[in-house]
Formats: sequence, C-alpha cells, structure tokens
Amino acid sequence: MSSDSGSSDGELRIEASLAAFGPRAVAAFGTAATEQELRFARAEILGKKGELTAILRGLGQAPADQRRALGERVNGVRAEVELAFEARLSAITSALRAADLNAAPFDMSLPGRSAERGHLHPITQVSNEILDIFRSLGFEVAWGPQIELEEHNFTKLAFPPDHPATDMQDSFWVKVTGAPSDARVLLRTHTSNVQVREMSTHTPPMAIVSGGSVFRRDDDVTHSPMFHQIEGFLVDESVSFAELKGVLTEFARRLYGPSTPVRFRPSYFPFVEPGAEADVGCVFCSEDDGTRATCRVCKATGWLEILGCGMIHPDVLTHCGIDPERYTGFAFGMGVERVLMLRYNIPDIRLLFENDPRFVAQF
Ligand code: 2U9
Repeated sequence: MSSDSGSSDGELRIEASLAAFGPRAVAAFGTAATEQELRFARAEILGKKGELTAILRGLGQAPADQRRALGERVNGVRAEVELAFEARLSAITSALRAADLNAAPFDMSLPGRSAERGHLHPITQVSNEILDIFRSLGFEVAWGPQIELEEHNFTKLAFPPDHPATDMQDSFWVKVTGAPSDARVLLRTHTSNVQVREMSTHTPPMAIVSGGSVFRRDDDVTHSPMFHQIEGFLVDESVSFAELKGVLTEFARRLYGPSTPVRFRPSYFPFVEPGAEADVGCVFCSEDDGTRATCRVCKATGWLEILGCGMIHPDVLTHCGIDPERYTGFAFGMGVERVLMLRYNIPDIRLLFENDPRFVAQF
C-alpha cells in the first residue's frame, strides 16, 4: 500500500533501518580495541547473519519500482561501513606499530635460549658400550626377532619341556592368527634365540654377540616384564673354560676398570655345562675403611654378580648343526639394567622405563 507522499511502508521501514544502521556500525567499530575485536564486530554487522543482510532480505517487501533505488541506498551504506572498518583497522595497526617503535629497544646482545638436546637412553648407551667392548675383542654383532618360535627360544637350547620358564605364568605366549594350531610362538625370554639362529646358519669359527629387549612375566623393584640382555658365544676347535675366563675377565676389566677383581662361581643353566656366574669386586664398599660389613649392595659379601656363562652344552651344539666332537664353545649372558643399576646405585628398575626427563637427563 502507498502513502500520500508516494512512499510505501516497506520503503519507510528500510529507510529507517538504514539510517540507524550506519552510525551504529561505525560506533561498534570505534569501540573495538584490537584487530581481533574489530574483525569480530565486522562479521556481526556485515556477515551472513548480520543486520545488513536482514535489511537486504526486507527489500523483497518494498514496491518493485522502488527496489532498485533502495538497493543502491543499501550498497551506499555498506560502502560507508566498509570504509569505517578500514579506517579503524588502519588506526589500530598504526597504534600497535607506534607502541612497538616507542617500546624499550630489543637487546640484540642477550644470549638466545638454546634448545635442549636429547640423547640416547641410558640403556642404549650402556648396551653400545658393552657391544663395543666385545667388538674390540673380535666379536661380530648380530640381531634377531623379538617374537620367536619356541624351537629357537627353548627347544634347541635343551630346555626340558616342563622347565618353569616355558610355563604360561613365566613367558608371554603369542596367538598367531592363521598359523597352524600347533605353532608355538612367544616373546623371546632371552637373546639366546639370536645365538641359536646364528649357530644354525653359520659354521665355526664364530664369535658373535647380540643384544636387545626380552620379555618375562616378572614385575618388582629389580624385575621388569621387558628388560634388555646382551649375550654372546665363541665356538671353535679347542675352546676351553680357560678362553671363557680370559675373554670375560678382560671384558669385566674394560667395563669396570683395569684392576677390578673378577671371580667365577659354579652355577646351573640348561644350555651350558659346566655353568658359572662371574662376579666383580663390590665398587661400593671396602674392607679397608670398614664399609663392607654394612654394605647393602653386595650384602657384605664384597662381590657383585655381573653375568652368567658356561661351556655350550654338546646337545645345544648338535641341535644347531655343529659337531660337538670337533667343536667346543663358551657362551655368556647379562642383564643390561643390572649393569646400570650397579654402576649408578639405582634402587628401582622402573625408574629406567618411566622416562622422566629429570631422571634420564642425568646420564
Ligand atoms: C646358546 C648357547 C648358550 C647364554 C648364557 C647365561 C649363561 C646367563 C643370564 C644372565 C642374567 C640371563 O639377563 S639374565 O637373566 N644369562 O646366565 N646366558 S650362558 O648361553 C647360550 C646361549 C645360546 C645357543
């Protein structure tokens, strides 16, 4: 419906909205203190859900002959508001720049903040140190899988089938989808699987050392379900217990110091005969200064066990295709965590696996 002056209600409403809209938008930009606030205000005012879009939608209700003029008026107001936005943006940016220029000058002579450098985990460091000693004694380094067949982990090593280590309670047995139902697979309980694989595929003379993660169902302050071992063996003609003692004494002295006392005590492992354990003199106490009697590390014995060893059982050689009538050999094994715990007097093995930077950064 038209009024006397020739203006429709719709047109008047739009005119009124536009008249109020322009100054309100400019005022909103004026109160924005940061670029972020300003852009937010612009989105509210000119965006799809903004006031101007609503006014534009109202154009449809204006008489057809006035729509064009009204549309031009809306665009004019939009241009004014855009100009006000640009002006405010430039004022905010200039003020920021001025504040920057007037601020206290940047001191180029201040030292930079250096990034902290990472390093190898202490277990990797000590493993490398031990492997390097055996390399320097003429051993080659070999690696093998952590998921292994029972044959390589137990059977060829002459473990009797009822040995407690083969029990569900002691080892992590693995179900392999799609494998035959009689496939027996587990997480290796020692790195001996590498020795078995190497012996079964090479011919003597051989001197090989291997290392890596191993898995047993153990969990307390001195045992972790995952820990690290280093094992080695030497097989040749005429190898005797004398070679075992010579090589392992030299190893212990290179690791713990040239005058370290070393002793061998008889022990039992199914894969060696005779078997022994090697001890080094306790590094935490001495008889001379009276600290031995109360030493908690060596339990006042003066000795610390560092590895197990022995002459490879003839049955194990046979299982790996080596003629025990012609060849003999010695083997040894040690826990890497134990070496670290003894060296640094670490009370709880779990500290080595929590990876707290306050602990690990000390190595
Ligand atoms: C083959 C033949 C013989 C490896 C050996 C030990 C003795 C031993 C333990 C020390 C502490 C493991 O980490 S630990 O629990 N190991 O005492 N290991 S002889 O003998 C072998 C290995 C492979 C074919």
